[in-house]
Amino acid sequence: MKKLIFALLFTVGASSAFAEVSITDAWARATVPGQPVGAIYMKISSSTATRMVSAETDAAKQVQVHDMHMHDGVMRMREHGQLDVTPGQTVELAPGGKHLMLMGLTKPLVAGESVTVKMTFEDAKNKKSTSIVTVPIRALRK
Ligand SMILES: [Cu+2]
Repeated sequence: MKKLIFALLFTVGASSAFAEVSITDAWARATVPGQPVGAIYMKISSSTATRMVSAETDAAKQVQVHDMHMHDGVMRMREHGQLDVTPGQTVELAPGGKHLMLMGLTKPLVAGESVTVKMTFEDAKNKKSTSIVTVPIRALRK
C-alpha cells in the first residue's frame, strides 16, 4: 500500500486570490463509538487542471483517498493516492465509490456536528493552493 506523503508547505493565500477549486455537497457519515475510521464525500471541480495531493483534519490521524471496488463479489476499498481534477468535470466522492477516508479517528463523528478538512491542491505548474472545507456530519443510514 502506498503511503500518502503529506505536504507540509503551503502557499498561503494562493487559493483565495484565484478560487479555482470548488468543493460542494461535502458530508461525512456519522460513526459509532469505537469505530476507528470515517468517510467523507463531496463534489470537486476546478477551472484548471489540478490534483489533490494531501488532506488533513484534526478529527483523524490521517486522511487517505480511497476507492471502492468489487473483488470476487465482495466490496473492498483500496488507497487511490492522489485525486486528479479535470476542468469541466466534477469529481464525485460518493458512497460506493471514491471517498476521503479518515484513518484513526480522534473522536466519533456525531450527526449534527461538523469536521474541518484542509485539502491541498497542486496545479500543473506545481503551484499549491489550500481549501478549508467544513464538512457536516449526517446520521448513519441503515
Ligand atoms: Cu475507505
